[in-house]
Amino acid sequence: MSTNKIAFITGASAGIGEACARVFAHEGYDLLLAARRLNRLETLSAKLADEYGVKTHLLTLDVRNAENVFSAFSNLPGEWQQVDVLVNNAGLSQGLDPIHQGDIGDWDRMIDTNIKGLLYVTRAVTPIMAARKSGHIINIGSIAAKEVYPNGNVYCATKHAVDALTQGMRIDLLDKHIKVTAIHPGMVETEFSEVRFKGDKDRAAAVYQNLEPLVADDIAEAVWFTASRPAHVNINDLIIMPAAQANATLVVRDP
Ligand code: NDP
Ligand code: 8X3
Repeated sequence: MSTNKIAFITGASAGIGEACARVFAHEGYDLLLAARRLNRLETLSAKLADEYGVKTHLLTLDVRNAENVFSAFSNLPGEWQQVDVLVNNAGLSQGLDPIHQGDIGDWDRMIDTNIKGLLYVTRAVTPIMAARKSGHIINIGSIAAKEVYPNGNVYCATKHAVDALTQGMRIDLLDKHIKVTAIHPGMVETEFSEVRFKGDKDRAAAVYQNLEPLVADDIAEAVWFTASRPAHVNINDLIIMPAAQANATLVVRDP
């Protein structure tokens, strides 16, 4: 049953974002879904509308493009701008190289997506939340926001920035009654590693070999948990790891 609330989820065409869309639809939220691959969003939205009877609005959005973000949001019908929950999920890692061999294009893509993209979307959405004195921003960070691991250099820096921005948002938006949460996953089996290794499926599969990683639904459930707390409760920060992963670099693999 519809709650008449709206969740805006970036990066909803795959992985954690897609799982979040499913969870919020199950809870009766109407969905504003954004990603670059519109065909995937269309398939997902048809399924969710059919299964849960929620309304969806799709945005073909490259979060790296400020003009794209601001015009897409400001051209939305007024009712779709009244976002209750923003899940800043769109993000990626590219490459895993030591700093002296890093690819500048990879660095730009990570910085532009994970930091600047998250900022642009937040800047577009928050004025209306602030005017309504209500809303919840949930940023998807990473264990890479808390630790730095070999060759993770720039990806870790972008996620450390997400951690800092989450804290800054929480301070600046406090008197606007906007909650701000960060969720920091360890290894989640999605398309993440395939994207990091630029389509090398074998290298991506090796990341999860002989251990049980998290799945996207594990994170989506945590996102929903934070979004569904009573009005007086905010979850500031959650780190969620597979039981087989102790920290960013230490995992146990059972043959
Ligand atoms: P996926 O690769 O499965 O999904 C990434 C999503 O981000 C896709 O929907 C993709 O959509 C979207 N996206 C990427 N770049 C852009 C862009 N420029 N503009 C708009 N959308 C974009 O990865 P995950 O689901 O695993 O990743 C989601 C988030 O979780 C990321 O922020 C990632 O850093 C974080 N994370 C992931 C972990 C993991 O182990 N998987 C662990 C910790 C954090 P499209 O390509 O259609 O634009
Ligand atoms: C993704 C998790 O450990 O590969 O954010 O950086 S990790």
